[in-house]
Amino acid sequence: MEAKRYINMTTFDEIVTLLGSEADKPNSVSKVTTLLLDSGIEYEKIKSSLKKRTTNSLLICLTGLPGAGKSSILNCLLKHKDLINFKAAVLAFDPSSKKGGALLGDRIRLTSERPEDSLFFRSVGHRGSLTTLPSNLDAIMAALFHFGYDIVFVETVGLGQTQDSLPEIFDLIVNVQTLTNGDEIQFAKSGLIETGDVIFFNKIENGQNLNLVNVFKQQQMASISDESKPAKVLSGSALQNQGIDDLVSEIMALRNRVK
Ligand SMILES: Nc1nc2c(ncn2[C@@H]2O[C@H](COP(=O)(O)OP(=O)(O)OP(=O)(O)O)[C@@H](O)[C@H]2O)c(=O)[nH]1
Ligand SMILES: [Mg+2]
Repeated sequence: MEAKRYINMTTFDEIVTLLGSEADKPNSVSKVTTLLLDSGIEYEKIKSSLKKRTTNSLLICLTGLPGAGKSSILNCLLKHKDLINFKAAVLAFDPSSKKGGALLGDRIRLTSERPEDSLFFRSVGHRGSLTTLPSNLDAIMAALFHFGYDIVFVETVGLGQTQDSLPEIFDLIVNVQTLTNGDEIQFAKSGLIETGDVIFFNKIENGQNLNLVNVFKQQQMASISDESKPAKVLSGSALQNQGIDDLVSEIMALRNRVK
């Protein structure tokens, strides 16, 4: 009878069973993530099987221009002394074709000093749409928190991403951008000013192009309306591990807040 029931298990039953089993956690996390991504089963359906998120847990989105350095920044964050003791999960939406360079997963494996079971990493192909995240992202996130991850990062593909297309579930949205000469005239029309809680200008090695960051800040101040809160503007270099402390400070400031 039991065996028959198992064979006939629906995806939903399988997810609920895995959520209930503490044994072999990394395997269960991985399976539940896959099943949720493939089935699109919604949060409301699995809600009663989930442990409540702790108030200290964090959900962070890294978005921004393709190639701006989202994965590189994430790699720096995962190794940062203030975050290394958190159990971290990463869901990275990667375009299926990469023009050279390693995927974040490879990079983490190569460089991470984290203990093995303190990181869950999943790279997700874009599945037809370059810009949209799965409609059941909240269910996937809740499942990761259920399995005891303290901090979950989502890296979006970033093409044409605007604040409007990002779900409201994130505690912090970090918009990663780069600057080249001539960009200053583009800022106001690009929609960049409105996207994200933090705008991180990456690839600013040793302060070069800081003048452009200041131009951006001035334009931001000039265009912001009274009600809206301007994004915090940071700059640095993932390559040189510069400015990462400032970003970690923004993340840490969110801890212990009342949900
Ligand atoms: N000079 C410089 N190069 C960087 C920096 N951060 C990342 N890069 C390089 O920029 C390229 C893209 O970096 P990624 O971290 O893969 O960027 P991404 O935004 O995750 O890219 P996609 O996921 O493909 O959109 C790589 O060749 C990195 O080595 C930086 O701070 N300075
Ligand atoms: Mg990336």
